[in-house]
Amino acid sequence: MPELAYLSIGSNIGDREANLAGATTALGTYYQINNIQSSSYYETAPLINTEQPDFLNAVISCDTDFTPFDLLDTIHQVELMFGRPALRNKNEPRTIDIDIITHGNAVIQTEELTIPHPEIMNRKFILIPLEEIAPNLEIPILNMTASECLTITNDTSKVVKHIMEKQA
Ligand code: PH2
Ligand code: MG
Ligand code: MG
Repeated sequence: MPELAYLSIGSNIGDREANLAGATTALGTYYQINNIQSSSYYETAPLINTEQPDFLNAVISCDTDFTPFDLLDTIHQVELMFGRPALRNKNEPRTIDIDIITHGNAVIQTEELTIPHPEIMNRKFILIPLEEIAPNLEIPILNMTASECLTITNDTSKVVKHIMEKQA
């Protein structure tokens, strides 16, 4: 049975709209990933390393037959396709970053992969698009919805709906 997974995607170099849209389409070409839905795109202030360009962020949902670790491998393939070097420093600007937020009810805590994403509560750029497409999703471990997290998060950074530059 496929699992419902949520992914956070972000870009802050190059054509950010094209990077998010292209990476979303690329994920959909794997037969193990189906029914992709994307939130709106949001213009977001960079967290952690604040001396870098603003991000465009979104959350996408999909049904996936991939296990969490196989999904992670696939994500790395798609990141490479979109010009993200395999060897990279944390928190430097990137053409694309795709992170697994949740994968069904999976709880995984390893060096390589932590699910649910450990920073959900501290990141409005995850919570706001997640609330948009999954208002009733109970996040494992936190046992709260994105809306509930938003009432208690400490993150006060800018997250505003992005006005699309290009028409489809
Ligand atoms: N990703 C980070 C660190 N900071 N800030 C924003 N606004 N958007 C991101 O996607 C982001 C970030 C680490 O992956
Ligand atoms: Mg990330
Ligand atoms: Mg990442």
